[in-house]
Amino acid sequence: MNRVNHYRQAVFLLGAYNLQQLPPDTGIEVAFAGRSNAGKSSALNAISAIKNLCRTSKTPGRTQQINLFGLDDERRLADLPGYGYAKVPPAMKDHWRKTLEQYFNTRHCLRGLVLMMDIRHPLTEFDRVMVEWCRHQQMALHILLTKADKLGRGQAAAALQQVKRALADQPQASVQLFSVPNQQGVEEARALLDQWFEFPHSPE
Ligand SMILES: Nc1nc2c(ncn2[C@@H]2O[C@H](COP(=O)(O)OP(=O)(O)OP(=O)(O)O)[C@@H](O)[C@H]2O)c(=O)[nH]1
Ligand SMILES: [Mg+2]
Repeated sequence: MNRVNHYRQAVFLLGAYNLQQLPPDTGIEVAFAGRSNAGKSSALNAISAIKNLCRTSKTPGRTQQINLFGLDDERRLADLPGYGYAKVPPAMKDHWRKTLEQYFNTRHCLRGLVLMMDIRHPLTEFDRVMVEWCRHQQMALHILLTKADKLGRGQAAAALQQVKRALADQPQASVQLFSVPNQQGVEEARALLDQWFEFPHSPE
């Protein structure tokens, strides 16, 4: 399977600190969320195949704004600030808790949520809040179990099954393995995003 990579068109639009700074609520937006250090920025770089689209870091909590990337006039990716990082000052945490809650509850163009979880510790408390919110809103959800290269095949398969079971009551939710160094799951993630963004099928 050799598809067109629509995400190669991604260009950085802006970094928003509050919702007023976001572009108009039109078209289709897909948000990337997850615990700080889960590998959001790395996943976006791998999916776009643009090496430095997003900054990646060994220091968690680096992305403290909503970074918007445009694919075309009506399609955008949103890299959300990571949650659960202890060293972020309480006032900042509070700001993002409120802002992201408002984003999820009011952003009409939000088509789906890609939730990144480190495969070694999936379904943290915050992850479960996001999964539950998607169930409640019937929002499309796709989970990337990142850093799959850190586990053996058997353990990775077991983690995948565990998360699949947690999503059993959610027909609009799915999960897959993902690894940047192994390029595992990159095509699978693009194929899912293509559906959400309603890109026409065009096998090469
Ligand atoms: N082995 C391995 N390491 C990875 C993978 N994906 C990300 N990493 C590493 O994990 C660390 C965090 O990755 P980032 O992509 O910066 O994580 P993030 O979720 O964007 O983090 P914040 O923006 O700080 O919240 C970096 O050191 C990456 O190199 C992967 O698939 N395999
Ligand atoms: Mg990041």
